[in-house]
Amino acid sequence: SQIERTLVLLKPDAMARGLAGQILARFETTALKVVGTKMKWMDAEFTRKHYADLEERLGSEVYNMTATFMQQGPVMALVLEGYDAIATVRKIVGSTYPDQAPAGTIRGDFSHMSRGASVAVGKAVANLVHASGNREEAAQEVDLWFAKDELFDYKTLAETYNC
Ligand code: YYY
Repeated sequence: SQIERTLVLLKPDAMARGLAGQILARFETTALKVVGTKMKWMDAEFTRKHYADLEERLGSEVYNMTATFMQQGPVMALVLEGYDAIATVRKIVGSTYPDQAPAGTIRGDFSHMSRGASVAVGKAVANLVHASGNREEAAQEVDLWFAKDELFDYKTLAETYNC
């Protein structure tokens, strides 16, 4: 177990639905510390950088749907820090498809109406949150989204009192 930083995006559907506070609360409850945050309206070029391997991994159809979806409105980017932050955040977020994400996860609880949205209907899965998949991705994504002076070191009460 080791302290890591990971990138989270509250996608345009999360912002449009006013879920930022509730989603952020779940991360805070799980002892993840916000060390950076900003809003951004992604453009085509930045989306390409963020999802650099998605087209290769899942094909151009999925890439194009996802890119269109991500540019529908602004996103809130977060860098979260904590013990095993990368895996912990993925666990709290739940699996890619909302109908496969267990109740209690962000996607499982809040994105049921996206159940039918898939390649079949030509739309990206509106699954509310992006979270870095592994250590390499986390390092790349934090670096892409945040300058060094936009990330902050401070102690939470839990760290101060070891509780
Ligand atoms: O890491 P995660 O977001 O859970 O899934 P990825 O496989 O990286 O896919 C990124 C993004 O693409 C996913 O969150 C929704 C969209 N997507 C889709 O709309 N339909 C698919 N069949 C696969 C992915």
